Amino acid sequence: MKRVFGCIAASIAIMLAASPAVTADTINWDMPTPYPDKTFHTVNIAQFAEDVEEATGGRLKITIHSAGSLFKHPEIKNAVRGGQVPIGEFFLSLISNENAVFGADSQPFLATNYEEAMKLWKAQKPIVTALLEQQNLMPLFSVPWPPQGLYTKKPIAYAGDLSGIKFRAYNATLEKFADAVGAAPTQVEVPDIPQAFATGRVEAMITSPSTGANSKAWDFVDYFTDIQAWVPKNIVVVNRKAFAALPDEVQEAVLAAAAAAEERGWQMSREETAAKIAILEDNGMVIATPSDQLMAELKEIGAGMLEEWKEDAGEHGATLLNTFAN
Ligand code: PCA
Repeated sequence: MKRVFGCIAASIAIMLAASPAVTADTINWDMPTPYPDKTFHTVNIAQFAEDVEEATGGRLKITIHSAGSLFKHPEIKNAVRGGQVPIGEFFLSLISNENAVFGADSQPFLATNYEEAMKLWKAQKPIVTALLEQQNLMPLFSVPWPPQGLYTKKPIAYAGDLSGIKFRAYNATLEKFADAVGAAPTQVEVPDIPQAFATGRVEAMITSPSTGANSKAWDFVDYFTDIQAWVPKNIVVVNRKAFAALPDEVQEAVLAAAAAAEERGWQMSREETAAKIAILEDNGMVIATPSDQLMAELKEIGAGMLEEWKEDAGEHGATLLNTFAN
């Protein structure tokens, strides 16, 4: 009997050693994210969580709740702010209604490639950090989507071809853009895209090759027009109180894993662009180079929107654009 107990005790000891997640001082963090598991952002976050767990010897375990399963996308920021969850991811420009600076990366044709997007993030980051601090939030890392392109059923030669089309939007800026070309925008979250097209709620969209390929866009549209209109970002934020409550060495491990995640994420994003356009093409979609006329018309709309944005964004916006331009 004694030997049996000894044996059980020994195996429990081994189990504890092998799975640090069950020790008493493990901190468990739930992390809501908006996009499905195979999205490169989610893959990058899974790696971040793994890095944190490993670097802390299992003291901090982050469980990811993807695709809006724990909190719906529009609720994630406030859930972290209110401390319902300590950490979360969201689409940064989704909160541009709070301050226009959050929406800088979704301004049409302001920053359209990775170099410009990085410059814009550098200009945006100190302001975003200060604004989020007022909400008890701290950015950990931010990663861009590939440049945004146009998905339609028919070829689009000029902006007028979009007139009257039911258009999927993902933030207020895209809604304005769609309005400006005479389309009819409707907000649809990524996990709901296939259904929205299947039921005819929407007929066209602007998004990345990633989201198009992951949504199997070829099932409902035939043309991808590579307008490379902007390079919007996701951001991962942490509740400042939850972060401050971590032991120093765990805080350091989180910050180091976050820096690595930002660098890796930008690289993953760059690699996604060509890879996912190839998948669209392999599945029968026409990859179209936009006509000069279409680009000129869309850029003109973008220029008008930037003027409005400058007014909304005030001094912060002026500082941002000034840093971005230099
Ligand atoms: N995918 C997300 C945001 C931008 C992107 O490329 C979406 O379509 O909602």
